[in-house]
Amino acid sequence: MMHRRPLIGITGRRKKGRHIVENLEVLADFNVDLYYADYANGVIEAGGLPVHLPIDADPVDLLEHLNGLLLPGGGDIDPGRYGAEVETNTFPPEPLRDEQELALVSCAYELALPILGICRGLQVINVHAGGTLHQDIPPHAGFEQVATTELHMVTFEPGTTLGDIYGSERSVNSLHHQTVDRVGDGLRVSAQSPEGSIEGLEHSDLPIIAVQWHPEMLATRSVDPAFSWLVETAAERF
Ligand SMILES: [Mn+2]
Repeated sequence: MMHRRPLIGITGRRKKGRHIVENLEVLADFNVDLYYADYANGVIEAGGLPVHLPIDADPVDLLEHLNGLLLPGGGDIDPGRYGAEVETNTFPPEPLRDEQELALVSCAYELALPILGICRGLQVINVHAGGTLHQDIPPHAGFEQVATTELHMVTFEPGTTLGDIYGSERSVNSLHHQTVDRVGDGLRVSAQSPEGSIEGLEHSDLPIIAVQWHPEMLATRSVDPAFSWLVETAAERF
């Protein structure tokens, strides 16, 4: 029986006051950290307590107080992080966020804390492990459609954690224009789209899973097994 709710850290993005519609002009140059609420709601519905992580706080300090980590969607990781030149400028770079999230993953590895990566989060986990990305794959970038639109199927690899929790296949939304190219050290592919794009990764030894689609946006969020896996695995940390 769960006596306390596991604390799940969730990262955000750095903006300025001017990026908030109808904000006071006098606040235009102040920093604002933004967090899409659906990730936190997924954690709450699975029985966890979400904690939005300030981008300026020390990652090691933060993780020592947490039971798990959720890396959400967002813009592109600086290709320099995986030794490549910039080939696309779809999203503005987020160097502070790259720095924070890669440091959090390093710390979570050391503590063997559970991590759920979603979209950009999957890519951060792969790049942290020494993997690389394809920088622009338009068929997966359903940016002009309703975010819940299920664009393609994914097939899960039997015997993996994602296969165990999701079953053999499901249809998913697709709001990413980058995909995994070379898989990082210690990671294995656990879900793929029909044409062979990598849609799920997990670590072979550590409690780390990641999906390329957005379960937090789907109508099935409250029963999505990825959020349950994260909260239940984090609860084992007590
Ligand atoms: Mn996709």
